[in-house]
Amino acid sequence: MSKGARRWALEAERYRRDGFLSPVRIIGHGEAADHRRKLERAEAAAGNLHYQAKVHTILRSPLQLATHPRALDVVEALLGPNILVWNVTYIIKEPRTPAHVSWHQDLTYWGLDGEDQVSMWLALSPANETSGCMRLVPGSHREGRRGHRLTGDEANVLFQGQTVDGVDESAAELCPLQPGEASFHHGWTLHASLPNRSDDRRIGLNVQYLAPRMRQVKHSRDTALLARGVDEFGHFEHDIPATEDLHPDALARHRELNRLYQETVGRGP
Ligand SMILES: O=C(O)CCC(=O)C(=O)O
Repeated sequence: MSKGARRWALEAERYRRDGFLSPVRIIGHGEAADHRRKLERAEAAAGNLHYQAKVHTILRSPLQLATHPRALDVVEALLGPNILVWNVTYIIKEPRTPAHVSWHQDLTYWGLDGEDQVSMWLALSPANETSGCMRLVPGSHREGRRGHRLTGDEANVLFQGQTVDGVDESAAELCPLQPGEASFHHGWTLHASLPNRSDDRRIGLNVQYLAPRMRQVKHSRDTALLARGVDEFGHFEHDIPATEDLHPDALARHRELNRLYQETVGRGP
């Protein structure tokens, strides 16, 4: 284990107990504001980027954040030295809109065959009770898979509106984050978020990390980027990281990647 990752050993214990870790500062306020400006410049040029898959293949800012050494140190302490970035996506709730995320577990619909996975949610604007930060149920990752109902709710950010009924919300913890802070959660941890009632955009960058032994079983094709260590398994085709912003070749590849992702995650249980 690297020296950077060894510093997170105590927090890793807490993660194994609770199924999440928060808040973890990854970058400073000024840097977070700079990354937000870069996102908003890209939106002005390319249109809506909310919930587009694999944005690290078309933009350098999300690539830098997803592969930030501090983020990878935390992930290494949780997953081990070999780390794939599977997906990077902005989750944006516009001010005073009904967009929300229902109670769900990530690993129920990603088509991955194991649980060597962790998600980082990095705030690029204040995420708090008013703006609809995440709520998570501590320890729920240890209770395994829960039944999900597909709702088709238009205001639900999740493609299929998948929802776990009967969650004891009194057990949930609110997970407020300042810009530049992140939470890390396990794919079986029950989580949700309410609408943004603030006057600012609530912007998160969601990065999904895997250990290379994981395998996609819901689709014959899937891709990932090796971020640290080695991939001795070769279960994923290789994503090409962005070397400039919105290059036409990268955008053409990205359309296909986004289609593949939606075919995998956007359908079936
Ligand atoms: O952005 C949100 O409010 C929810 C995020 C989420 O469901 C996730 O990161 O898995």
